[in-house]
Amino acid sequence: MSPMEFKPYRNFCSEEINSARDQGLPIVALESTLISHGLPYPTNLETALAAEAAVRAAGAIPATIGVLQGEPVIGLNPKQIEFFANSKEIRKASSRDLAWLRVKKLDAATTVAASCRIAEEAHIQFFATGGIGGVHRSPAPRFDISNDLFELTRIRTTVVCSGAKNILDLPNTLELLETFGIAVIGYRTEEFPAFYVSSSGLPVPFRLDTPREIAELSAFTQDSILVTNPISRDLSIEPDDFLTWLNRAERDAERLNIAGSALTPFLLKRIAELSEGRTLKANRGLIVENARLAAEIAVEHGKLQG
Ligand code: PSU
Ligand code: MN
Repeated sequence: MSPMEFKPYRNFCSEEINSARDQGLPIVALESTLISHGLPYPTNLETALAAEAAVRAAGAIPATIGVLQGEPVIGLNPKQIEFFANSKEIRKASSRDLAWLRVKKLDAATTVAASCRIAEEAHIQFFATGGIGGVHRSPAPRFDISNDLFELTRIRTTVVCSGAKNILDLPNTLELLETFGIAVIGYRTEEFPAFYVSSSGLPVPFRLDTPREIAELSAFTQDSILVTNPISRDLSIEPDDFLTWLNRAERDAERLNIAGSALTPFLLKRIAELSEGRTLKANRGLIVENARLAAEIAVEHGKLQG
């Protein structure tokens, strides 16, 4: 095959994922940026494996996604996941980076946007993460809106998350989701979850209480939907504590002039330090819970298809 040919995404799926696709089994895609840039080693490895285990326990097949030597891998094996968890200096790739990475044959962890794009090419419709990117708060060093929001308008994926990361401007993130026509579903809640904090006080447009209803909704639309699942009460961080840490982390980011794709990883890391690990525990917990819910929805969706 000529190296310039557009390789069908099937070639990038692991054997397990290709055989699951052939059998029509429910599959849940997971991303690798949270492994390489969202959590420190070894919590990141343990979290990634626990998320996969939660998907399996709910009756679906996990497909963790990343880029190795320029090629997307859909269904990383545990050794490859360990590489993403352990390697320093690995790139963080958004959707626009994917072709460039192919040209340069480089490794990269993929964000929600890039992972969903790859999953969509492989016809995987269900996806889980911790919190999607959104509109950054000002004064971030500069105007910054995550590619995650825009990418959702180009594909058709059901993304399960705990809202947007509360390092962000949540009211404006919700406004932009409305502008982009993305239905935001509160899972068993009427309020938009705020990542480490179970609620933001902001209303979500739609509430659904069962994986079955969410599966029906995703069967009834041609658009991406954002399913927001609040962190469990016992792991939720007090909003006042969180704001104190966030304000300090933002001041540090400004002082160090950290911007662009480095901003989200920097803030998460700094807040983990300031909270003495409490936000790490929360982040791990919500990622696993979201993986489980995405699997439950994928299983119900499979039943609807007959
Ligand atoms: N969820 C987490 N931790 C993370 C992320 C999500 O619990 O680190 C990552 C996702 O990969 C998401 C990215 O796409 O943060 C957003 O980065 P940015 O704001 O630069 O678009
Ligand atoms: Mn950004």
